[in-house]
Amino acid sequence: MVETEKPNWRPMWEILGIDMEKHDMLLGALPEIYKDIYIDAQKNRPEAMGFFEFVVGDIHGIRVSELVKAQEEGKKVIATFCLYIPDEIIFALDAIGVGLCGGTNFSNYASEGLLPANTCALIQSSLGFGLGNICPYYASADLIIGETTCDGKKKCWEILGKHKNVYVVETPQCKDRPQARTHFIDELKALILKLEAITGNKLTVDNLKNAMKKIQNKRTQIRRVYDARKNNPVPISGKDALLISQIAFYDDPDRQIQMVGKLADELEQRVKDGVGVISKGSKRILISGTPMAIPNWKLHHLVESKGAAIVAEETCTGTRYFESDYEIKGDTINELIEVLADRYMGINCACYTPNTGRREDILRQVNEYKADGVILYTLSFCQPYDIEAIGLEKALKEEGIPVLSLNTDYTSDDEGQLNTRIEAFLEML
Ligand code: BJ8
Repeated sequence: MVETEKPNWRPMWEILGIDMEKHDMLLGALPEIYKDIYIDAQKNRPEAMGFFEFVVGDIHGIRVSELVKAQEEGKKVIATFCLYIPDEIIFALDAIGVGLCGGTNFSNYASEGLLPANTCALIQSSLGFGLGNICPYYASADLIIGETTCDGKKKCWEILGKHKNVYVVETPQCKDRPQARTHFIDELKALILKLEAITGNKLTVDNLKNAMKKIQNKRTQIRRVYDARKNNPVPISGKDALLISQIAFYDDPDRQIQMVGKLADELEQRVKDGVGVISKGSKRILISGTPMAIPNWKLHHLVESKGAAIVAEETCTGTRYFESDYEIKGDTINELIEVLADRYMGINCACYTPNTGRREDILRQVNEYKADGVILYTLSFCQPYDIEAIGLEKALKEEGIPVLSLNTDYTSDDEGQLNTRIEAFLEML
């Protein structure tokens, strides 16, 4: 992690009501984990990663101070948990959207006793961060937007809503039906009314089109990074690519356009020069499954420390974030909302039924990224992804694509077993 002189953020955290003792423990552990996984274990990283390293090194500092400053100027901070909540609407209303995360079991103490033990690690962690006052992003949010995707999250919002200002968007379940589209459009319109009331701003065709252009541009830059990963040798590690996706959820979109764009320029040059992070013949792996919230770098580290490269992630912290695109057309808000609804309903999340598009996405990506094999990654107790993994494993095998299905959580308890299975999988590729 880049060590630079950081301002003293403690007064800001104290004003936000952060539990300083727990927070010190959390931030105390992160640099060492990062150093082991990112610095000591990697070589020949792109120079442009320096910026992302700086951001993660000050994870609760500069960005939070920007949010606080914006709030002093009258802006609102709107936090989200799911790709189905359109950032475009939030930014169009001159609010700031922040994707909240829960990628470590450090916060679980605060959600203990409120959730059954067989709840997925992401929900346990997220609720813990929300209730434990250890995350300044949660603390600075004026509104937290949940959604009705999986059952665990639905129930989590009820608990969180007793302590925070939570609004739930009712995302449909059978998204291929015309009435589901109508319902989602109505839900987006209800969200707009909610956000207009909170921000005091009005959605217009102009501000929505501008926000759509900005968020589309942000996705384009991430797509460029992923496109570079299709090359052999791969110019960036999976770990570094994952980090930029994770940061993209909470950093300023304009800065992301600039800095991810700079990284993409460097990667495109590396491709021209034949520069890679690992040798040309190394095994190329596609990961598919549940999202990996910061600082969940576990699987990437295990795989890449064995000499293989992760070349893409069919996850919400990967291709699902940027693949579905739109043309910004329409002269009314209603038309633009329809464009947004169609774009978001094109995301293939396992919470929907049926969800055949995900299988097609994986098969297409195996070809596009020239993957030698697929690892299906499921967070323990995530039923939608766990159930889909069984069918996907079969489908991939039928296509002659090597596949390994892994079920894990945020602890290191199963690392020995995972190492053995990953090693055996890589050897047989
Ligand atoms: S669009 S993947 S971000 S819902 S891992 S909490 S599904 S039990 S996160 Fe998701 Fe939106 Fe879908 Fe993406 Fe539930 Fe599974 Fe836990 Fe999950």
